Amino acid sequence: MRAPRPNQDIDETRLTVGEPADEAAGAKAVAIALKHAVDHMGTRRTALTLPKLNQLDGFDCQGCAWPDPKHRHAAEFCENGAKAVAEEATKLTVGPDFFAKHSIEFLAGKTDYWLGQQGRLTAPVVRRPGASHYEPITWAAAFALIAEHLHGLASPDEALFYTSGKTSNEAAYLWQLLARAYGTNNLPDCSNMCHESSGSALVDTIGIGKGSVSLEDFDHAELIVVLGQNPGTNHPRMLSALERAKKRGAKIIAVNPLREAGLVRFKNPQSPKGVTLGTALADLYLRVKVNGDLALLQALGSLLVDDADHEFIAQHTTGFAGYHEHVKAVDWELVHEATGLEREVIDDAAAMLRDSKATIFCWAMGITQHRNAVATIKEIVNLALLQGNIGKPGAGLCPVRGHSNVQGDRTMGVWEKMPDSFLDALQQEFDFDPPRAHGLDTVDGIKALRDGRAKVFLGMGGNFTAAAPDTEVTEAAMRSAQLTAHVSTKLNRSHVVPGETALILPTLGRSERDKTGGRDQKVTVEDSMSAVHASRGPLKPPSKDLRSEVDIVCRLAEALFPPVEEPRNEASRNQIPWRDFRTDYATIRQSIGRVVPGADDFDARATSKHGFVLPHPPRDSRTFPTTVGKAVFTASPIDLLQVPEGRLILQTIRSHDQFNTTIYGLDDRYRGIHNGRRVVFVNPEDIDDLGLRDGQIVDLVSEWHDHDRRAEKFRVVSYDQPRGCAAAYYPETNPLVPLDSTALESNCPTSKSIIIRLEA
Ligand SMILES: Nc1nc2c(c(=O)[nH]1)N[C@H]1C(S)=C(S)[C@@H](COP(=O)(O)OP(=O)(O)OC[C@H]3O[C@@H](n4cnc5c(=O)[nH]c(N)nc54)[C@H](O)[C@@H]3O)O[C@H]1N2
Ligand SMILES: Nc1nc2c(c(=O)[nH]1)N[C@H]1C(S)=C(S)[C@@H](COP(=O)(O)OP(=O)(O)OC[C@H]3O[C@@H](n4cnc5c(=O)[nH]c(N)nc54)[C@H](O)[C@@H]3O)O[C@H]1N2
Ligand SMILES: [Mo]
Repeated sequence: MRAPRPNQDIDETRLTVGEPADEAAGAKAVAIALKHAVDHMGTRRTALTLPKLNQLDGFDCQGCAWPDPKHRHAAEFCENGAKAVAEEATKLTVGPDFFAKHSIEFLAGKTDYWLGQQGRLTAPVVRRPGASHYEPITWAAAFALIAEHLHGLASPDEALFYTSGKTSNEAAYLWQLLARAYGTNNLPDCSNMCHESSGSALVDTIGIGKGSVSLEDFDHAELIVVLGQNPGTNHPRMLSALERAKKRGAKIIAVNPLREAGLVRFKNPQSPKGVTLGTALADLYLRVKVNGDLALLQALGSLLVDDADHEFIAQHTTGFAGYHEHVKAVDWELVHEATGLEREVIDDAAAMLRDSKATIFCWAMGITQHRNAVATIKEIVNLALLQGNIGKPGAGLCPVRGHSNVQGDRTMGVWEKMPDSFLDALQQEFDFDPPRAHGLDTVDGIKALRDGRAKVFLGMGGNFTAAAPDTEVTEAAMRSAQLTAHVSTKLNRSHVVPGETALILPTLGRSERDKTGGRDQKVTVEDSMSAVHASRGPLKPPSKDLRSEVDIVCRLAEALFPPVEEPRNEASRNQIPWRDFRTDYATIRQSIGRVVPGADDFDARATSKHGFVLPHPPRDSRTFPTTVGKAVFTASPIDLLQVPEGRLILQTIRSHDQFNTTIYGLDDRYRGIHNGRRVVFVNPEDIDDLGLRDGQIVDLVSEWHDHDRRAEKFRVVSYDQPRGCAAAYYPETNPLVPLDSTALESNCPTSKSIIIRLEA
């Protein structure tokens, strides 16, 4: 019934390359989803989980942050959501015997695919200084060990508290509280590598770092622009929204260097008709060069600026005159050089924008992970403001988030730069002085570890070591830590690159029943469109020795700040009611309601049948809480990425069979890749010009001013895309991303624009 424990790692010689697909989903997706689920979970667990996925009485999908419709379908999940559930709910387990058998050195030689496929972690383990293996440890000893290390630091700022975006609101709220009560704002998170650029750009221009649309807006939009996003793989349920919009007569523009199947045509696996017909999606597909979006958007602005919505602009915005002057002077030769697009198709796109009275702009990592990402997103905002496409039905800005609760984690205070108003509220609620100096983000956190300024790394979920840029630097930084401790569901690369002392703390997954404190607990999450709702898993956990994330944070806090007897002790942080929090999660939500802006009465509203939507002033009332009280037009120079002769711009992407560093399988079927991952997609003419041939094995060498970085043995795959561009999968390509190569303002690694050469 179930998949055998894979003892074979990836054998790249078995890789095959076929034709890319020209449509996504369809009946095949359902078959694959079910096969994958049954292989990993068995029929009983499949029947217990999939029908509960994204349902009102069920649990939130661990996959992406795409919202749930009000009227849910009986099968409200996609192929990749089913894979995410199966990955977590597998019946295979990794216990102390596994760690006794396999040395850390042996495990470090395995890929993240192999590590993840071994099964669920079942008991806490420790690696003592100098030891070759992890060995069992009790929870109490593990918490005491972390507390001992934290107490021993010269300053709380020598510790890092990382968060990945699967963490529930409750756990995230307590995690940031723990870090701040301990005395640091060092709260790096996966957002720092993801939508940080969106947050930076949106806060500056519209006053709030979140998207302004709701799912219903897709039923009213006349035009939907999808930039730098591959929804067929990464947000498959978005295709249903696009399909509905198309059937209503809306138009779609896709902006992407690759012709992604999911943007071309969709066969809805949930509709019997869709099985045979399918719906064409993009009406216009702009095959922009990697990093060309800023120039493209300015060119569009210059074509639309004379037909602007002057009433909206006068009433709600500032900076229009400067923007007008700037885009009028756009250099069309530079636009052509940056985008690779002919003037004609840009005119077509402008005409579609001009004709639309309600446009939604969606974007993801193809936009956020560049040096000029913040400027590019501000340019998207300019276009939206120009036509008054914000704060009205069917229109707005839609940064499509990645992890299922990454937006909620930020709302809960997981950010190294939370504003003073939030810290004031924390102070008021808990009667201690939260630190005010900004903390370290992901990239700066790695530098601090590297330079010995940080010594303890605590990870609430995620796979920091594999997800972060500059693998060699990051791994050395992690190994130099005094202590690394990861709260995880499954084994990953971060565990096998340990600090001097290292802990793996196994936790419950979202698909599992949480009986912490002897009662049925639930948690809450926020989707990409600010809707908050509850989640409760149906499955029995894989081991009795697992603790919930909430429980782990509280018990660590209790070890760190021993409770004091007499009230009003000067160390008031010792009076935070951690014990109440872990006994009844409702008490956490009540506290959230008092501290988080817009979350009043959080417990009742978040756990109500349909949940609630957090306030968003631009969306709700066309008010813009920026420093000037209006939405802000900006003018940014087009900074052309300089690519020396014979070099390519590499973007690093996800295959169809992975969730970030979790590799579900070895196929990327929409792009025609099977049984392997080490491929580099290159335009056939570039292959010729570089004197290479399709199928050849090459090293990817990234050129950066300090030194070259190398990732070995990738197979060249001839693939339709603009000249000068290349693509390969992440995390295998993370050794190529220089730590210092980050987006201006947001400090997000430039994972989508790495200058490389190919060496035979
Ligand atoms: N199944 C699955 N779902 C996921 C994830 C997963 O790994 N697997 N990851 C989750 C997370 S954390 C995130 S952040 C999202 C990521 O969702 P996406 O952003 O869709 O993920 P990527 O694979 O990075 O795809 C980037 C897309 O941008 C395009 N692109 C690259 N460079 C440029 C450029 O310069 N300009 C333009 N216009 N396009 C460009 C690429 O061709 C590709 O289509 O998905 C989330 N959902
Ligand atoms: N080159 C390159 N690098 C990138 C990107 C890119 O496009 N290109 N994308 C970036 C982006 S967008 C992101 S979001 C980051 C992702 O960075 P992370 O969020 O750190 O990485 P993930 O791979 O999602 O983390 C997977 C691990 O999370 C743990 N886990 C899973 N579920 C749970 C749970 O419920 N609780 C707990 N505690 N742990 C759990 C499992 O142990 C699993 O191994 O990577 C970034 N890195
Ligand atoms: Mo992400």
